[in-house]
Amino acid sequence: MMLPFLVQANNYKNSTAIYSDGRAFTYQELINQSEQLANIILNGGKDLNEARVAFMVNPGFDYVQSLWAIWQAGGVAVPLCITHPLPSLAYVLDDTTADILMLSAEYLPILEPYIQEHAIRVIIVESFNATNTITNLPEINTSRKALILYTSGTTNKPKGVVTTHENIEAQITTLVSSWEWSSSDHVICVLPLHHVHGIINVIGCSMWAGATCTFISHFSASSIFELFAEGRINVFMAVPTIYFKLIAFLETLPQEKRDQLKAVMQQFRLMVCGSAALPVSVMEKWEALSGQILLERYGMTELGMAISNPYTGERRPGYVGLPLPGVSIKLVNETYEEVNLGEPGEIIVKGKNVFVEYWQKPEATTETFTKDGWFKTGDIAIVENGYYRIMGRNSVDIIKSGGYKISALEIEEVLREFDAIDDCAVVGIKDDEWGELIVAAIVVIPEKQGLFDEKEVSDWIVQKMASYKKPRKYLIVNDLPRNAMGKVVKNDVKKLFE
Ligand code: MLC
Ligand code: AMP
Repeated sequence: MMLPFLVQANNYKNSTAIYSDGRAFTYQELINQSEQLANIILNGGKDLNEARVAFMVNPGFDYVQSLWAIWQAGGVAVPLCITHPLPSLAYVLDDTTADILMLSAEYLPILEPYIQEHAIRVIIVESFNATNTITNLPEINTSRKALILYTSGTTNKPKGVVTTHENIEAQITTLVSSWEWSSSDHVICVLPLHHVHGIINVIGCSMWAGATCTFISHFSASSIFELFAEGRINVFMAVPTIYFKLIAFLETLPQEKRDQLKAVMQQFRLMVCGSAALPVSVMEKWEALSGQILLERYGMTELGMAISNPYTGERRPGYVGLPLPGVSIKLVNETYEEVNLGEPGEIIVKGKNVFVEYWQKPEATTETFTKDGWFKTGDIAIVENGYYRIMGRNSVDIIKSGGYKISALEIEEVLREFDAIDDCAVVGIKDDEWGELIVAAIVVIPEKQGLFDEKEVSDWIVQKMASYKKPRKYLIVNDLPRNAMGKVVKNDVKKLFE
């Protein structure tokens, strides 16, 4: 049995699947090249049998062919973030015990120290040349593991979220039907490709529907509008921070240019926003500038998408809409009993879209499901006039900044290693552009008073962890606010920054 994504791709062989690196690639090319690359990965073996294959590959044709090749070889794909420093990459490689690493050549230098010290096979994706050898790829059952994505949580280190081919199919198909994806769609991918927003909602859905996906290497408002102006793109998906940045850019343009872009954007079929709360002000400004009413939806690495405003019907500002088909949702109290309609409760979820486990963390996996198998999201919501509204999270230690989920505990752990720091508390404070801004209250070691230097700590931290996890403000305090038990009160830490 062919994997479902390939069955789909075979229906659209002659259509353009991808624009990247200055050229168009058809589905036929994607099928052929990924099949041949799968052969190279297999290296004479029959089936990777769920071995983890990490890949650090630039957005574009190479990324999609690598992903599809890993899947066809029977491997579990582990996308690495192309902007992470070595310690974050090494953490994922060690945690997954990946023994194959696929790379765009430019990432070889950053990983070289790791490669030197580990018996890991390296495949440089650009230098692979397709030969027309006959391939004999394994049969893959869709219940097999397919993907591990790393997510921050209430533990200090990120956890690997494992999904199967079946989970991925469920996550994609509910969106393809609900948002009416079709082969005439053309989406632009501006999102990072180590998270579900980019992988499932943009690449997964477009490739499933036989649509076209244009990639740009990194977020840039001017490049996005240049592509919009060409008039071929008709679907766009981004996080609220990106819409905020696009609005700021549009507002710098002369009226005539803005009118031209509005005329183009009015023709779009769909614009979606999610990964963090969409401020009503951003939704309204975007409508005024683009003529588009953003469709806000709610999702999570462990689920793909779960709740969505309707494609046709009211897209209500400040609300995330209704459960997607195939996704069951309940709002529950602390003892996991359903709350009454109109009362707030934690969102718990069941459905084929829900992940299977945290990679090699059986306790964390057990803890995150109720006894009867519902996944506990940690997000609090309420239903008002039939629509779900997200009210917040049940942990102050999870921060959402720029659409990234970030663990305050992970940052604190790293900060405490810094020479002059005695103790610290990291929190997210409300910010119009970033959703939340990461800030840190710092207690300096008494003998090192006056030696704490913000720039020094900032430069140091980005060598240890992703730059989007870097605190943006520091405040030196004598003591952290604590309760009677001696525990740091994060809400009081937030007040220090007001
Ligand atoms: C970057 N900067 C920040 C920041 N990140 N400032 C404050 N807070 C942050 N979080 C600053 C940098 O220091 C720099 O400043 C400037 O912004 C540009 O940095 P950059 O790294 O080039 O940022 P940019 O490319 O502009 O990134 C912004 C972004 C990016 C919004 C494009 O954050 C992004 O791609 N976010 C999407 C994440 C995502 O896909 N999440 C989905 C997870 S899945 P200076 O002064 O140095 O120039 C999920 C489930 C679901 O959540 O529901 O979808
Ligand atoms: P991640 O773990 O990176 O997949 O992030 C998932 C989290 O993003 C969810 O648990 C929510 O807290 C948040 N989130 C996603 N979409 C929305 C939304 N539309 N509104 C508010 N929060 C959201």
